[in-house]
Amino acid sequence: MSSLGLIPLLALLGCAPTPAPTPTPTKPVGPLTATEAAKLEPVGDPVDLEITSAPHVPPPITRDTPAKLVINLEVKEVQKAISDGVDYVQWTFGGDVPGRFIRVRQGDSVEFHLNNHPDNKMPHNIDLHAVTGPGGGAASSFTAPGHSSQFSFKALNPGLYVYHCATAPVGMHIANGMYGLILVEPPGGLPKVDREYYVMQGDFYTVGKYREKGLQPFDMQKAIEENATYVLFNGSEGSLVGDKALTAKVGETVRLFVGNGGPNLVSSFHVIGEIFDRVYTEGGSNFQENVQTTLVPAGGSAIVEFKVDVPGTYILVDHSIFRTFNKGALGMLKVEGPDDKPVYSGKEIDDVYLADKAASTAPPVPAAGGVLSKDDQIKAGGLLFAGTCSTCHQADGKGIEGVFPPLAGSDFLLGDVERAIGVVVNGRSGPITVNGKDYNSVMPPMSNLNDDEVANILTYVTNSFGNSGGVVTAEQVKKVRASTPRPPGAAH
Ligand code: HEC
Ligand SMILES: [Cu+2]
Repeated sequence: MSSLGLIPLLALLGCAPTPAPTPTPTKPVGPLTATEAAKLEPVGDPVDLEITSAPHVPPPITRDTPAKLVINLEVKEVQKAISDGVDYVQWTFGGDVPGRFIRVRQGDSVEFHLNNHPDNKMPHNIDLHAVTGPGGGAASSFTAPGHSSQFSFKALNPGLYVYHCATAPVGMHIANGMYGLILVEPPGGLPKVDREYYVMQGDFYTVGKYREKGLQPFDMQKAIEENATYVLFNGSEGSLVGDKALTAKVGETVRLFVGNGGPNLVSSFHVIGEIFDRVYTEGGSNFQENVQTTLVPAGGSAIVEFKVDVPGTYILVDHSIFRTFNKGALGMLKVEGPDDKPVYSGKEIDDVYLADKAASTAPPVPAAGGVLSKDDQIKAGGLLFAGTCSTCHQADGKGIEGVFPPLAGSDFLLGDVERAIGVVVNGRSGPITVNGKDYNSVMPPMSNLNDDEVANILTYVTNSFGNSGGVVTAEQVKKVRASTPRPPGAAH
């Protein structure tokens, strides 16, 4: 596979195997090493980069020098139809799922602004797999609603990369649609084609069954079990069907930038009636030829290219085929033009297929009897707090004014511990006053935590940040859980 990929690359570089003297290229063409790219300096004034919503991609880059690019990406939490009559609150990079397509050149310097719309309820950040650095930018881009973060990076490696939100609970942010693609073109670009499109798969988990009408909440338990209710291309069923189908003309070459946001499922990406002439597997630099179905990992990508020879409707599917017919993973490419009977002569039937626990230290182990001492509960709770609660309430428990209420010195928390258990287990929304300040937002149920974990976290919280309290027991949590109804979508 790599040798196949190297032939055109060597040709591009002017390294033909003949001993004839090769002319010195006037501009760099073909991929550079990351070390070479790191040395490039931007030429010219900063440029505001155009980013596009799917299925569109920005035009190929014609610059032959690296540039400084400014990207503004706005996070919006929006209610959208994911199927006919089925609404869902999607968390988006730019207003749609998948997020805006970003196209840069290897060696470009990017100044990235992540803007979290003031109407949003959740904090968000961004991890771009194209970024070399801690968290792919996540560590520098944590942004509360109504705030904006800036960080900069240089695009060192060419390829097609996924970006996604990495704010806890990470799985939930991705499941709600927080992913997109960034293409880093090698100098000289990709080979010229006639059409380029952006298709990204994702799995969705709703409380109601497939196509059950109404506004559907996220179902944490189904997500944990990887039991997807919907598997969708470009964020909704029918996003690439009918007059929204992709189009091409006979004789043209089509390139699809294919991504998979997951959060859980890998895609067996296939186009019914076509053979991929080339697949840049996993979005990397080398291509494989003559491929029927390509595997696109969760958090991964592929670039597929094919020439369309005969007219008709070609169906984009996940060939894990129940997902296509029973979960929504179906798109269309409509090709117009004259028949080519020798290539395909049958009768053409259109529409035939329309039918965080990231604890870095091991938690304390209970002594005989299965019960932790208060100190050990605080220790275990502290580890969990760091991966679960601190995203919003902050590591120092002071919260963020107007957005996330404080746990440090909180009269609400310390006044009634059983009520606080209820908040953690079942979530809370609507107006609340903490230490005389008003808040009105949403805390999702932390229903992925078991009784012991909730007890430990609350023991930690009520004995940290200057708070002093007693012990919260798993028995107390169990009682609250049993006496309050499980909110829709909460884990069991
Ligand atoms: C995604 C953000 C988010 C996460 C994560 C989160 N909370 Fe909250 N929390 C909130 C918001 C927002 C409110 C206020 C809700 C409202 O407006 O009704 C709140 C309210 C509370 C309250 C009651 C008000 C107060 O300040 O005393 C407690 C107690 C609390 N959270 C504890 C926790 C604990 C413990 C965890 C971790 C297990 C946690 N929260 C995780 C956002 C979050
Ligand atoms: Cu997010």
